[in-house]
Amino acid sequence: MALKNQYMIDLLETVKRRNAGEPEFIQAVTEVFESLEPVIEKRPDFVAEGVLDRLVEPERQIIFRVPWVDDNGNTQVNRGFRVQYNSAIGPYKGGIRLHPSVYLGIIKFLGFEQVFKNSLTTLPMGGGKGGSDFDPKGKSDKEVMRFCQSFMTELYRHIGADCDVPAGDIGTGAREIGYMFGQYKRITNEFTGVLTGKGLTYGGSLARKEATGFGLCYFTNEMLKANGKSFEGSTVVISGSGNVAIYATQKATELGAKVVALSDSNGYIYDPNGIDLDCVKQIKEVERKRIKEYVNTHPDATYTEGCKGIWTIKCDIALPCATQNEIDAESAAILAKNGCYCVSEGANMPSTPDAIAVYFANNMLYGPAKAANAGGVATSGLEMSQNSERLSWTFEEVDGKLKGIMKNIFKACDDAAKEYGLEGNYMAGANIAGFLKVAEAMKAQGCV
Ligand code: NDP
Ligand code: 2IT
Repeated sequence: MALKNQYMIDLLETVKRRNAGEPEFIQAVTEVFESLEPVIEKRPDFVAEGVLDRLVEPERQIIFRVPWVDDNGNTQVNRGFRVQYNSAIGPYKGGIRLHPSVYLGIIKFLGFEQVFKNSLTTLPMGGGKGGSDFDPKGKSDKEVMRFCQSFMTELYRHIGADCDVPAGDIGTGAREIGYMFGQYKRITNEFTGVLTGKGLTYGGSLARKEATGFGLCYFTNEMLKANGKSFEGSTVVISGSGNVAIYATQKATELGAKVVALSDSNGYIYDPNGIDLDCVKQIKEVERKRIKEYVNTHPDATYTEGCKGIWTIKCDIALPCATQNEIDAESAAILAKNGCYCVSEGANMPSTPDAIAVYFANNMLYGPAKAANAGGVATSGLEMSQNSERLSWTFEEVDGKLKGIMKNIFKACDDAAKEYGLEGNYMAGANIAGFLKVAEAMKAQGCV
């Protein structure tokens, strides 16, 4: 969908010129601009106040050296990033990604998305993201610890419980958060809720580990219900086999679906009997091994090299939970041809723009990432609240709040889409609803 508003066309050109070489960031901004065109037409005040001009530029971008010593005594050097994207509605909040593909453009796209996602949660959180091109895979626990300590030795001066609160993302789980928290506490001599996703023995929230996957299913369930469908009796394909994929598998199964496939960056497993999640948790969470190990104990299951093939498996509902741009137009067309009627995103920006066009052309239900996967950061917000009041809530209490938040996010997306005559377009709804709160806050606070 091409833009018609000349101001937005010109601004997008500026974004492309200023951020050349960062295709993921340009992709994320373009999608949001296309959704916001009717809002901008209706709200000249946002143009006059330069809201969009300011939104496309992160408030602060920090890049730093992360030197550490490996088990052989050799010096290794990685690059660390923190993009403090927008603080209009609360302290910067967002995860830390540790993956060799990380560069500034990835962190900027994730930070940009986080701004709208956090706004949708209704909690007071601005948007940020961080990370490094460090690869935790194949590293010993001690190497991971030395990396995390070095990373925090620079990061600590830029963050704080009321300033910027990082959390997990790809490659950053409870182990990494623990090492980072320990180092922050040591340097600052303060025990504060400066990170979320912490262990349960030192201020973490019950249900945070499960929250993104569970929240994805709660959101998807609302979207299915509103369209006369349900998880009950459906066949589901989920990509990835990390934190989000595992707990999406658990909740989808609890809601009556049969999850038949999972993947990692090497390949995918297909189990026609439904995934045995205890086995997956043992392989991925305990042993930190590859998903192909699964077939050693499940004779009916198959393993196929390469991750793209997972989208050729016949399913009703697809939940991409691995990484950006993992579904292209070709895969989307195969999903549609096989009768898939719903794609809902656990990962951030897992569908290319061409894939999204295929979903709409085939009248598929499409749950966009910034709404569908907001349960993780929403529960991080609940962890921050618990840390502030120095209390911890029960699993049921946190899970109940998460369910309510995901229901409300679906309603906000649905309502905004309807208000702009785009009924059923939850992507536009999410972008509009997320944007409006941030835009009003930016306008109220003046040109800062
Ligand atoms: P994990 O590190 O726990 O798991 C990531 C999974 O995705 C692994 O199975 C990994 O395979 C696979 N994967 C990662 N990169 C690639 C790649 N380039 N190509 C193919 N597969 C890949 O991360 P999470 O589960 O936490 O994150 C998954 C997605 O969900 C990300 O997009 C993240 O931004 C998003 N997300 C996470 C939230 C959270 O709370 N954790 C909240 C909201 C969104 P392998 O092991 O081979 O690398
Ligand atoms: O993309 C995301 O929303 C996350 N990785 C979770 C961020 C958080 O602060 O919990």
